Amino acid sequence: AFVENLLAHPMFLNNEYHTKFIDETPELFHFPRRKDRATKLLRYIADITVNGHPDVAGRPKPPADIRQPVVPPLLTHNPKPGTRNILEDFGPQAVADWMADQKQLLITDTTMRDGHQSLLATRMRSIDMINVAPAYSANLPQLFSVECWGGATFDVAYRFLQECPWQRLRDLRAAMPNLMTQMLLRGANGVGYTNYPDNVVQAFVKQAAETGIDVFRVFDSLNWVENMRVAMDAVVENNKVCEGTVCYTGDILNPDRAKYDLNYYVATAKDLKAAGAHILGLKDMAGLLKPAAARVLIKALKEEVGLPIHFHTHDTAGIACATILAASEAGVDAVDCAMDAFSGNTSQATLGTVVEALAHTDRDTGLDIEEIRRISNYFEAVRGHYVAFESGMQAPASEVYLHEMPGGQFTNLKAQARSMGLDERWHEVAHMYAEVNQMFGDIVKVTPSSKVVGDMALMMVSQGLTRADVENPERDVSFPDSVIDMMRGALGQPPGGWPAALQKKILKGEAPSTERPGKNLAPIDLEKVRAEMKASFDYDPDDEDLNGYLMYPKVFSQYRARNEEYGPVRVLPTHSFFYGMVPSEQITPAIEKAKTLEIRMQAVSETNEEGLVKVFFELNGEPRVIRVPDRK
Ligand code: BTN
Ligand code: 3PY
Ligand code: ZN
Repeated sequence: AFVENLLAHPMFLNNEYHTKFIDETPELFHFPRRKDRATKLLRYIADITVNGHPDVAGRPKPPADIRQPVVPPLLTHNPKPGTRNILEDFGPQAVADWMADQKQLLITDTTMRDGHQSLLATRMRSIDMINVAPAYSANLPQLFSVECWGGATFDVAYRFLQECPWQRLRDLRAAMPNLMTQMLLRGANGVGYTNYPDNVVQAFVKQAAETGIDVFRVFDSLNWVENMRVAMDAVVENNKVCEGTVCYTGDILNPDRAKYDLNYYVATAKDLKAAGAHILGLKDMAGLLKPAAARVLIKALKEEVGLPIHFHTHDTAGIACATILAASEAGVDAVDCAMDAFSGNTSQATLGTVVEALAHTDRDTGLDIEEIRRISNYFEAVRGHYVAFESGMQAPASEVYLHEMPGGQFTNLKAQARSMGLDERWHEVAHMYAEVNQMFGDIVKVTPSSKVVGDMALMMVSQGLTRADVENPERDVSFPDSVIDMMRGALGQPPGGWPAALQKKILKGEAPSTERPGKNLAPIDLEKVRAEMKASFDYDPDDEDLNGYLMYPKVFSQYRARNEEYGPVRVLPTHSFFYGMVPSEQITPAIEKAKTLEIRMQAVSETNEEGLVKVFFELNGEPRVIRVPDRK
């Protein structure tokens, strides 16, 4: 059978399957069609029970008696109108105008996107979001928006969670009809790590708008506004809120970091306004903006740009609440916070704390603190199930002002360092990250430019190279592909260009491009791609699948293949998804809205001579036996 093929394939076992595996082994996709979703799910549970889930192997495990998350009661079944109603009735400019008129500090909840991206390597599953979404709608209708999509969540859903990100969005959208959903879009990089052809970006934005995104926070990893226009135009064209965003780096109050000074931010913000932004995003992805600087920056942006401002920061240094309060005093319109249980450290500021701090002031948020506590309690229980993905960061760290690593990258780079055997040398990696930034000319570091800096830093630490070694024209260095691509101009241009001598060494005489990368990428024939998908997967891909495939062809292909074998694993509770079941345990996943399966595990046999294990279930009262190979 197909999956046995895939899992036993030497390239899969060697972890090379994400390179050219899918392209070079098309026979893997000629598998028989199995219709019965329940049987597929039993096969998945049996496999995980016997062999474990690769993603949590060797990691801490939740205790057997872990509390299950309980959704708080809904205050009403008829939720109050919220910001989404303004958007639906009057359009995106009306949202911006409304925003500018408000006295209260508006709040975006980031728990379902940046919160878990920054604390749990993006591993929160859809079911844990969708279950609580009605409580947001009913109990917190005053929220400005719910950031629940984009950034790293898109590929992690396919790649590691074996679920469709579009379906997640559709379900969240339906559950919160009065609240604006928000996504993080990496401009020309879509939700990927490289520039895509313009028509791919346009198709993606159109689909995201159709499936359910209201607010698009659009940024560029080098703050190059030129490279954001295609995405911003597409948002405006689809009649959604365009949050044109400038990323914050350096320190405007530090004369030694004059490259990114107050004038730089004001000028970039004006460019974003001219490019069609309805609101201005200020994205402090590493949590570097200090309270005193926030006062100066917000005041200048408010006075000189004239757009409502939405501020995003991270609590890595433990200062996010202070910065938010300073920004609030300076007149910022909206800020990002995460539910208490998903806040702090590399995540956002603590939502309940900001609400409490502003209570009975002229910027009182109007949010119900009791309901915030209840939803946070729900997420506290959720988080316990993902202990395998905790980063181990025990305390805030001022070291972030040295390395300037984005909160959303921190846990990922740490995991990458661990996989290279560098976990003991984390602080060296952090130091090197700062060195590499200076060597690259002091750039904005945010996905994907942050990944390039991280790749280079890891390579230098693991090979014992110094900055002087790398810059020495006499010394041969083999640079990571991502670094070569960036120096070619594939991610666009940083202010002031790339350092010429280093660029020359890296490109070995090849001429770099200074043009917008999308300008030189031929448009993709979307219908041709759809036809290819139809041929290789033997089904009719809809526009969502097409757009998933365009972003991540290999990741999507593997998702499809596993989906064929294991069915809709998204419906399983999180503990069963990662750890399988134990004898006499029962679960009742809802395979559709009105169709629940009753799955009871009865026993697991010894491994027989052929290496097979029998797993005994009861499915809706009927006995079922599943045989799985023991691959341990
Ligand atoms: C993943 O690929 O990490 C998540 C999807 C689940 C794949 C299943 S888990 C059980 C079996 N063992 C594997 O190594 N992959 C499949
Ligand atoms: C992302 O692009 O995923 C980010 O979170 C950037 O901060
Ligand atoms: Zn962030």
